[in-house]
Amino acid sequence: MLSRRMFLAATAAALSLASALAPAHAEDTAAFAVHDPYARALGGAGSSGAVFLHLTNTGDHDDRLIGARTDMAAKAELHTHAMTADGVMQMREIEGGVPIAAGETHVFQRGSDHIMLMGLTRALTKGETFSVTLIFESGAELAFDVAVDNDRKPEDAVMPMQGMEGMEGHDHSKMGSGG
Ligand SMILES: [Cu+2]
Repeated sequence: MLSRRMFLAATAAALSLASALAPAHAEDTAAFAVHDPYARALGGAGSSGAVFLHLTNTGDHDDRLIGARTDMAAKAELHTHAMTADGVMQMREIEGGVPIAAGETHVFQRGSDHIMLMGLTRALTKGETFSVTLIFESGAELAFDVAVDNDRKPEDAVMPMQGMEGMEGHDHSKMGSGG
């Protein structure tokens, strides 16, 4: 009798779980979460800006960020920084988009990947917010509000290259005696 009750309870739990999950699969919204988004503008109208964020795939399917759009710029592109043969860091468009596996977080940050805003429709002043829509390979889209913070320091930035910049950031304890 006890085991039968347990079986029924387990069955009921499974059924309620299944019904709870069903609507999520039917929706066409992206199963992604945005954390700590902010934007910087490099000048006034017509100039460029960039959006930074942490993007987490909260769903159970791998997906790929393939683009973005906003009313605040003529064009939005997925960009990254890469070292040229001459040793100069340059921005370039990310070809093929950014794959983000289920459960994974991709960080768009200073000196690394970012959403480039080209041809700002007007100057972006600190404190104002505007909407950005992310476009995924699955066809899903995700709109979020991003706040302008031109003064934000890149203290969290992790350079994509190994080397001195990265070492400095993690070795404060030895800086005092080194001269
Ligand atoms: Cu860029």
